[in-house]
Amino acid sequence: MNAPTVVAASPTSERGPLAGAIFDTLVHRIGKDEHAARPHDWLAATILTVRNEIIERWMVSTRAAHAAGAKRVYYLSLEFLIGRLLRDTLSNLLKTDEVADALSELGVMLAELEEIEPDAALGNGGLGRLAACFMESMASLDLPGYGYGIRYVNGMFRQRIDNGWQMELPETWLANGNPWEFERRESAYFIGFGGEVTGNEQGAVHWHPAEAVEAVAVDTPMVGWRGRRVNTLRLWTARAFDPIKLDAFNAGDFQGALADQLRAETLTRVLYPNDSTAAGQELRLRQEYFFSSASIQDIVRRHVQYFGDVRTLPDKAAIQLNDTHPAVSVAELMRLLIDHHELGFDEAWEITRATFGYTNHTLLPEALESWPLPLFERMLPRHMQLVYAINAKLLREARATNGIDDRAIAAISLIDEGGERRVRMANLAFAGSHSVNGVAALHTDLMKQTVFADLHRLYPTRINNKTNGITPRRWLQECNPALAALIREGVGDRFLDDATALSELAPLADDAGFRDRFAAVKRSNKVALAEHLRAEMGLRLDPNAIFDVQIKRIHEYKRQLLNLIETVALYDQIRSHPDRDWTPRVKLFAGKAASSYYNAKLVIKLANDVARRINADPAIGDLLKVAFVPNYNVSLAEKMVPAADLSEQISTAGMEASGTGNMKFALNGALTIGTLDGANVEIRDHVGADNIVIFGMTADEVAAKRSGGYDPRAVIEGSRELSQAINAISSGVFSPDDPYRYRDLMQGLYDHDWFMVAGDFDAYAAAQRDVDARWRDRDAWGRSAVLNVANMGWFSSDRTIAEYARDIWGVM
Ligand code: GL9
Repeated sequence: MNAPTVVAASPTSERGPLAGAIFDTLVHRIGKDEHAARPHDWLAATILTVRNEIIERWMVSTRAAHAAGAKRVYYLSLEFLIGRLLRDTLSNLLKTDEVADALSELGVMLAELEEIEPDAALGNGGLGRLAACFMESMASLDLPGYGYGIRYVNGMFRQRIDNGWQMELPETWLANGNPWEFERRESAYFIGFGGEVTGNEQGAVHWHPAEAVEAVAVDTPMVGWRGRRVNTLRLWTARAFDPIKLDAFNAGDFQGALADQLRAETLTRVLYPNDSTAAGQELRLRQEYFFSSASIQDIVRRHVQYFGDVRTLPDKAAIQLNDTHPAVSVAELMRLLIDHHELGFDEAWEITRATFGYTNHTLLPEALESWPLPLFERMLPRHMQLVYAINAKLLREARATNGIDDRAIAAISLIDEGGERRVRMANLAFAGSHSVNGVAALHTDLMKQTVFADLHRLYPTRINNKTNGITPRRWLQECNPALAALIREGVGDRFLDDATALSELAPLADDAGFRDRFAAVKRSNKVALAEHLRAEMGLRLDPNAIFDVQIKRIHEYKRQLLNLIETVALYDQIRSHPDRDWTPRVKLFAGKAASSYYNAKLVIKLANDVARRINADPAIGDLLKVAFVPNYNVSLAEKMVPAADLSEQISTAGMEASGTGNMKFALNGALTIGTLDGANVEIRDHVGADNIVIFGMTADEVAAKRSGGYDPRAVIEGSRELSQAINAISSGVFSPDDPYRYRDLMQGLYDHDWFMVAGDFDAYAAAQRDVDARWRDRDAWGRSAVLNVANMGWFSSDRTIAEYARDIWGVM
């Protein structure tokens, strides 16, 4: 890592107050002078100085909510994919220039400090990033919102590409400490596991856990736009009550003496790197309960402290469950209300249901969490009793409802009785919430028709839609300052408060001068990305080519394979017809694969094999370049999104619940090539069908094909381009060192092709040639790009949060 360039620092006497404050922090908090300070010391001194500014506002926000007796929103999520915070915080405080100037007086470049801040990667992908956007929007809308999660010591793994293969390395985001956070030793809770439950004649129940850890709060301030409000992200860390057993230690048993502490630390050590798949491990259930219990205890404690009566909880607290990961919170709140606050079951159930809302983020069956009943009962015996009691009540209501037969009863039950008995967390979350929402219109419809069909019949008003959004501060203003400046020149800066004001740009789409400046911004972003990729991976990219980008988790349903096969087909075409007027393309891929997901890792290797061969082919030159960029994370997305011309959103229709990357690209002026899946449908409705390239089967067509005999072999054999590309990959053209590497992967397409890669191939290839044609009409392309930006304001997470606040939380 390069040290920030130290230009001659100005003498102390000429320093302004902010420079003085940063320098003072460096000396007195970090304990270094300007000669000894390393880049990270300057970063820490800067953050600590900025943090001082935030604390005042933070206290004001908290006091105001308290004084008003305001209802609070609690967002429970096992993932918060925050990324870096310095640029975001300074930008939201409108202090970027001031701090940059102060640092330059000290001979330090702000931009260089920003680049060495580690990403807080406490999430896997879209679900975790959504939680981070929601935190920013809640603060920006002046809502008293708390995020609750886990302070993982090792967040999302760091991806290294070794000879084309993904390697997972631990990410050490806390290696230099975390100057943003405050440990709150006084906010600590007892979290029990296992043991047994006893009852007395009066019906009072006692749970005697066999073991326990302490949950300690660590708070990070979340600053809203214009510093309007500062909310709290409270992450839990685990401690042993007895960190060292001295008698064991003195007897020479050093490991035994520290065993409890190690066991506690293990709880909050790692993020499960699963995307859209349930983790089966006991440790994962322990994490879920640990964080749910600590959060619910904290919420109830705060409520009783402020309002006195636990029965008014739903009037003063709305708890949102981000997926089923925190669903055990339903049983935990019941336990506290019944066992600690001595309410009756029915009253406790009313309160619980009125307090919780549940957001579903995926329909993939493999992602629906359920726990083996024996494991759940052993770890949480009291919660098991409560789940049975809730289930009895639920099934009584179901049996009293017309049209619910035994099959429907079995589907509604909290216990899956098919095979090994399991506790269904989605059903628990559904039953325990007054609102259950999907994350895009299509996804919400499919929830009603598929996984939740029977629960929906029982509670027909509970399911509602809240289409996802992204914060325009981070995903436009901060990641694309040149575009933000151009927009500001065109229509002022109201779009940062109300993103729908971007619509005022629409008339400028017909202004050739504006389009030119817009194109110049895009080009400068492409040059910057090309420069970054040259420095990082030695790539040489032509900024005049279409930058075609697919960056997201690697998953079969997202169909990176469709893109790669089409890339191979295009390569073939260019070689066969070098004389044609090809449109130069740069195909960029990035994303992580779950460590145990074999096919996803093989797709990464294929991307690298394809890239190596094509990039080295002199017959191709700059007409086609392919790259897999390692270690995709929020900070890399912030560099790639503004530089994209084409956004690949090509999941099998019906499988991507929403997507949020799709929104980021369109907001930054890329055109989308995509299926009618997730929020793509609504993006088309907003940007207009002429300004997006839609192809392929609809969700209904996919479902019909799957049930009505889909024959991929016939499809492949009927498409010359497709069969040639598959054969080339299958026969080792791209893997001469191991010709059979992709044989099974390709054979799978002939045999089952669950994700309909073959079924959509011809439509996708045709859509790509349509993209080429559009690109050649630069005016039309530029017009579409401007209209994308102009019409994406609705996808601001401010709009999403305002809908949650009004419809679910009752706080607006
Ligand atoms: C996801 C969906 O797959 C996305 O389509 C959706 O945009 C986000 C946010 O609602 O949620 N569900 C899910 O499990 N993941 C998503 O991205 N994956 C993870 O991030 C774990």
